Amino acid sequence: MESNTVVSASPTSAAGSSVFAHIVQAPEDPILGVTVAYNKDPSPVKLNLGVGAYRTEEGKPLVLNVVRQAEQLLVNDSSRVKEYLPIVGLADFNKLSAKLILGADSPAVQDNRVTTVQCLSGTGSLRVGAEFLARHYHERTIYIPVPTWGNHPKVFTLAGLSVKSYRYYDPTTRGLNFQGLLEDLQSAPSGAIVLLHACAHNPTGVDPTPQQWEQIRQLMRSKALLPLFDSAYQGFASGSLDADAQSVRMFVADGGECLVAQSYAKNMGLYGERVGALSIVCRAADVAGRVESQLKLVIRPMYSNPPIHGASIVATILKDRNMFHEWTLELKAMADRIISMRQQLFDALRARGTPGDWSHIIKQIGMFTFTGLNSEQVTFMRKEYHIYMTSDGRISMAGLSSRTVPHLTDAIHAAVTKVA
Ligand code: KET
Repeated sequence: MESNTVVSASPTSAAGSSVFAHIVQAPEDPILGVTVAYNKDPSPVKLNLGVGAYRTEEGKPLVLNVVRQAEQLLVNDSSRVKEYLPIVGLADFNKLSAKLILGADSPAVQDNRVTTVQCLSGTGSLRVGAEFLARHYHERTIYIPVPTWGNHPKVFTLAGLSVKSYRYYDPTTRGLNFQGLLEDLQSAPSGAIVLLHACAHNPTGVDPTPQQWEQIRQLMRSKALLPLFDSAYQGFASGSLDADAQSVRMFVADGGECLVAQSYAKNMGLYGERVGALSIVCRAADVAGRVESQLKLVIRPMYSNPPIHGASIVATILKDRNMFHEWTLELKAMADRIISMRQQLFDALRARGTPGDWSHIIKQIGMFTFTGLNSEQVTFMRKEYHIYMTSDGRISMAGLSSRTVPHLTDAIHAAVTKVA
């Protein structure tokens, strides 16, 4: 055929109308779309409190010193190559990640009954875990708290699970609806999967107490409900990696099975490196081995194998005693700055005489404050004050600084006094 042969107009030729012409514009993501809108705003006073990403007092993204150090070591090591990782990722990273969440002396790790695979951050770990469950687990229903991270229902539905909910937050008390939670889990079908936020529940900032966790554990074990932990904020809630892992460790200590999706986005500030891990804690080592063989079949056609750089940073830090220690200090500093932002915002609203009880700002845990502002008030604050947050009234405390507290206080004051 001649290269300049005239092709008659057809749907895929330049002359035809697009085969995609019918496609409708999709809405922006409810969380990541907030950043898109923020970026378009030319105002010099604009403030992004939407996405959960840590900022310094100067409002800048932070790369941890220990991460820079690890990257330097990696770059200087000329023996390092860019070969493909195995389907399950970097072996050291996987082992160290399991120890980080389950504890260095975890019997489950020592008995080799945990399989851990490196995945694309927390989201990817949840997706791989959910795909595995949809394929191999007998009960395809997953219960998620109300409210929860907005991506949860989408990830689980697309993986092939059927999503149901359990009561979690009580807007009147701005606390845990513990009775509702227990009732809903009690009436879930035996064997159902239950999504639990390991700590620093997103968006509410409300976590069960250790005693409540123990009751949840007993109920779930008695009904054979399968826990799937989402651990996106280990160390970010209390400042202690071990304290923030207690909920997970409680469920592993009883010898039962569970899944854990870990993210290093927030606690190591590795957001864009997409580094995380999925661990499946099994009853016995032979089961864990077979589970891992099936996880490989889930991963291979999805993205083949995970990227090497982020996992190498994490492994470098976790395996070196001094770097690990430095990481814990930097992590604690981030957690402390967020806690101090809570206090400053609370004090400022009180000093301002803003109507309402704002004590939930200092009671809530983790990166977010679930303010109780409604979507009209959120819209008002965006329009009049150029302050960006998710429409459910969640603000990322990590995006706030001493310098911007007064502006946010003015905006909240105006919103609650002018917009019903
Ligand atoms: N789980 C929870 C509870 C969570 O808040 C996030 C991210 C993730 C998992 C996934 O994070 P990853 O980057 O895949 O490791 N939450 C923030 C960012 C986002 O929505 O993607 C947020 O809520 O702002």
